[in-house]
Amino acid sequence: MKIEVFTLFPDVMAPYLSASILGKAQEAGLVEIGLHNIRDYAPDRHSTTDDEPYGGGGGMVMKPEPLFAAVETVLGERLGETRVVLLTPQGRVFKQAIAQELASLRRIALISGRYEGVDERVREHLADDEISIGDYVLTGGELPALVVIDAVVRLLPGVLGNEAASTQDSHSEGLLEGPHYTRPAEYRGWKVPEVLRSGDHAKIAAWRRQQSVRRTKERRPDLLEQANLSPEETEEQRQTS
Ligand code: JEK
Repeated sequence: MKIEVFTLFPDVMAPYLSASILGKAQEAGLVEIGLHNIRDYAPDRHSTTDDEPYGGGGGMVMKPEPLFAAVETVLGERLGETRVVLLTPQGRVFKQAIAQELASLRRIALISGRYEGVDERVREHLADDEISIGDYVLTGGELPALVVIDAVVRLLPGVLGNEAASTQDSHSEGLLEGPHYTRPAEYRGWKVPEVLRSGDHAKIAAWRRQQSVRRTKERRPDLLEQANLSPEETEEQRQTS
């Protein structure tokens, strides 16, 4: 997969992208991530990327010319084969299903804005898709782009050591995960649940599933509507409410 990122702060994004699993995925050739400074494509002598909003009001707006020039120059004839995603508070809210959708594509481009956002013509005539990572206000699209890249790249075949790990994620199942424990078996008097030390794998799987369903019911009842519960689970979930 190829990911092209357009930002005014490539230096802020680079260290995160070269660290850990994302760095290894690139070294292994499983994904190529290109970082492009929008400022390099500003046509004027001062490399201006923002300007005052028409109609007045506070703040500044990102000019369309540097953005179109950056995306069109870098993508060239591949523009038509690339999903161009604008990160914006007005986008569809990012979910695991969207990460899966993007992970299935050969090429994506991510546009990270700053200031009060981008000129509307960028949305209308350059972006194919608009994504928000959640209902809170950030100072720009860089963290959202990193969030999207992280969620997408770990889904690519070969990126996680365990090929199956990503499909077993609780979020793909539509449930929250239950508790995890590691050694020691007792810490400050707090014991690891006996069932996990029993060695009975069927019993452990059933316990974990039950913990997942209970925790989801308690913390994210909205998720439970979408989840695939067995009739027995639906019944116990109803009884304990
Ligand atoms: C991209 C610039 C900063 C800050 C105005 C908008 C309602 C008015 C833009 N989930 C997400 N949160 N924030 C972003 C995001 C923020 C960005 C840009 C993404 C480019 N900014 C900014 C304030 C406003 N307010 C909300 C009240 C606009 C994002 C994503 N993805």
